[in-house]
Amino acid sequence: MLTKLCLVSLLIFNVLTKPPVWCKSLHSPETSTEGFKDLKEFSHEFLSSMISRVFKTIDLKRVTYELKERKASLETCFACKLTMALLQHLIEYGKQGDELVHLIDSVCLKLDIETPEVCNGIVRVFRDEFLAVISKVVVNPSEVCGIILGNSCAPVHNPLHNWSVPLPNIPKPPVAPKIQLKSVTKKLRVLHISDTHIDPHYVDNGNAECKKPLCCREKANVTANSQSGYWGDYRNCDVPLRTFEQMLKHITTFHKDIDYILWTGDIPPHDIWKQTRKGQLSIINSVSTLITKYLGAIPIYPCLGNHESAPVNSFPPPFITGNESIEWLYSDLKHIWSKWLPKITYANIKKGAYYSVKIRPNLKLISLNTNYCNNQNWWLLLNSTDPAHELQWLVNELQNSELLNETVHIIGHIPPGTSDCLQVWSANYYRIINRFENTVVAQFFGHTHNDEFEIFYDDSRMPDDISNLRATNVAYITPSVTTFGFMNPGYRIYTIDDTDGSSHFVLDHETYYLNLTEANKYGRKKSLHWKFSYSAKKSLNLTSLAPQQWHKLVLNMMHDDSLFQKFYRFYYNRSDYLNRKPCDNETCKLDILCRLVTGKSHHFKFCDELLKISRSK
Ligand SMILES: *[C@@H]1O[C@H](CO)[C@@H](O)[C@H](O)[C@H]1NC(C)=O
Ligand SMILES: *[C@@H]1O[C@H](CO)[C@@H](O)[C@H](O)[C@H]1NC(C)=O
Ligand SMILES: *[C@@H]1O[C@H](CO)[C@@H](O)[C@H](O)[C@H]1NC(C)=O
Ligand SMILES: *[C@@H]1O[C@H](CO)[C@@H](O)[C@H](O)[C@H]1NC(C)=O
Ligand SMILES: *[C@@H]1O[C@H](CO)[C@@H](O)[C@H](O)[C@H]1NC(C)=O
Ligand SMILES: *[C@@H]1O[C@H](CO)[C@@H](O)[C@H](O)[C@H]1NC(C)=O
Ligand SMILES: *[C@@H]1O[C@H](CO)[C@@H](O)[C@H](O)[C@H]1NC(C)=O
Ligand SMILES: *[C@@H]1O[C@H](CO)[C@@H](O)[C@H](O)[C@H]1NC(C)=O
Ligand SMILES: *[C@H]1O[C@H](CO)[C@@H](O)[C@H](O)[C@H]1NC(C)=O
Ligand SMILES: [Zn+2]
Ligand SMILES: [Zn+2]
Repeated sequence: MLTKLCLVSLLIFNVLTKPPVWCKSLHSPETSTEGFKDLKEFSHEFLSSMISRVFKTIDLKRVTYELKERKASLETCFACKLTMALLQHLIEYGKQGDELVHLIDSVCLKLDIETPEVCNGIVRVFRDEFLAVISKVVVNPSEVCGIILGNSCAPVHNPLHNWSVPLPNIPKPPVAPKIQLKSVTKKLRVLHISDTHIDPHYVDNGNAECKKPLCCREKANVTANSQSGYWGDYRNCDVPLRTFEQMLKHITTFHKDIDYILWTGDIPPHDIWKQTRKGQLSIINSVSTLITKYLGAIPIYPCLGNHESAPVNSFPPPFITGNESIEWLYSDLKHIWSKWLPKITYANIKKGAYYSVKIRPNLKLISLNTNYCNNQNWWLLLNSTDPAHELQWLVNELQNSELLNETVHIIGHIPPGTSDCLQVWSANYYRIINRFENTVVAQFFGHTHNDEFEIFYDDSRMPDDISNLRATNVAYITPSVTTFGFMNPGYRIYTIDDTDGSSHFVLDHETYYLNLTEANKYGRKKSLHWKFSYSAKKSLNLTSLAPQQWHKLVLNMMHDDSLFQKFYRFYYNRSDYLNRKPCDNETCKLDILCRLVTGKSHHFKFCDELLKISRSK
């Protein structure tokens, strides 16, 4: 049995550089791999238990954790290569379609990755996309992992995944100052809402410790400790509609000075194993209607999250046509967004769900569809080259603005520096932002659910001392409305310079939150109290919100632990969960600070500099 297992494993591993150690000892000349060309001869039962055994040698819990925390270690990289190699061999040796899907389902169950309901659901929901992509993909298994997890996992040579968007021939103008030089006479107040993830099936007193990716939806097996609260729960739950509605009510009552709203996506809940196109459209529609009901008099600028599609993360680029295409979503989006946007945006929304709109005499807002950089959007494995020509369009938009002396704000869902964003897309984006650093004066994202930011640097040369690094830009990441990820629900208001002829710099931001523990103590008996949490300038002791100040903050946090602890509380939106998960060691601290200096995904140069400081302390 073990020899047979070893042989099949060798088949799998021969695409990898190193066969497993435990197999080497069994490998003798007479056990050549010939004669095993046809995997059809193995029963389903044998294959699924064989695969399960191979995967049991890997610490799957750790791999899942690392994938979530975006730290792709050697083990995660190995697990990826193993999976991809295995898939390729199964297909080469005759397994396909339903047989393959059935096998994946069995392995999911055998390894106890999810509950049977979730395993079956995931297989059902992802089946068509999975089979469509796998039948067309041309890169080899190792390269697939390089694309998904970055070049440090495997080099990617394929030109479909190693591309560069050309910049115009116009030379970069001299770097302009990044703080307002004139006194501020007019200001804009800009509300930013992100990651609402409303769960229409939320039940209070439901089970918040179920074994599924999303809980608080049923009462089965609930205990006193696992009961969900009336307004939400820190555990694996999204928020009920009433919590969001209370937030909107609070905003209309207490913030009467909002000029416009940025809404950066992720509307549906995390029940990814049972989502349908129809269900997604329905929740997108109902949440949009609710926002319009309360805030409809104020201009709203939306962008697309990775959760809006069905299955989640599935955003086929325009080269996928017909029923598999994303038309079902984009045409509906055009319909919903048209309430807030001018006609001139419709063509690009239908094409790629991105647009630009002039919002002040001297200010343009660009809304990006970052699902074209999403590393879990499997369609990109077919061809990740500037999908829907979005970045080329961005370059043209920025060049036009530069020539017109216009400034630009960019909104998007997935922050460009997280490892969820494909390395090649992220590197192109970074280069574009640095070329147009005078024009792009602010960037706003969501997706991580945390309160954080990502700094862009002039990486053309590395100074001797990290404090002399020149920060060119900063991407703000606004905390989520949902509690998912141990957050208190939150929203943010940015104050922006609107003085005539100004550069529309961000002057400050204020974050508001709901103390969930307190809210649930009173339940339905008391209406919700959203509180002011902090203002960036005052609480973080910044002289301005210029990119260089954010860089200074990171360096200060390296040395000043009480400043860091304050930031860490904000990072989790002051959630009481922190009492259970303190960040009181250097590893944890560096992990957080590294996120802040990484505006380009899988690029650890600046993080390594922090590491050096830490070691020399
Ligand atoms: C990607 O393309 C560039 C330019 O064509 C080339 O220099 C580089 O070596 C390529 N990268 C890989 C990993 O093949
Ligand atoms: C409740 O617990 C029992 C025993 O652990 C388990 O068999 C059952 O599947 C659980 N039900 C749900 C809905 O989780
Ligand atoms: C198109 O695809 C969707 C989702 O995969 C499916 O529900 C629907 O039946 C398909 N329609 C046609 C006409 O194939
Ligand atoms: C890959 O996509 C790009 C951009 O959409 C396109 O120009 C190119 O022709 C595609 N390559 C192939 C081989 O399909
Ligand atoms: C933009 O500003 C530059 C320098 O201030 C000036 O020379 C140029 O005429 C301006 N262009 C437009 C279109 O206003
Ligand atoms: C939230 O409320 C709980 C219970 O009233 C309290 O213990 C906790 O300190 C509060 N958290 C914050 C950040 O105010
Ligand atoms: C705030 O920063 C200034 C320098 O920018 C420093 O002198 C001061 O001590 C800081 N205050 C606090 C409370 O950290
Ligand atoms: C550091 O802190 C984190 C977060 O609390 C914890 O998960 C981790 O185990 C700690 N590491 C060490 C080496 O103590
Ligand atoms: C979420 O809740 C906190 C609680 O203080 C609130 O102050 C804050 O503005 C929101 N965001 C963060 C990161 O704290
Ligand atoms: Zn989200
Ligand atoms: Zn997201």
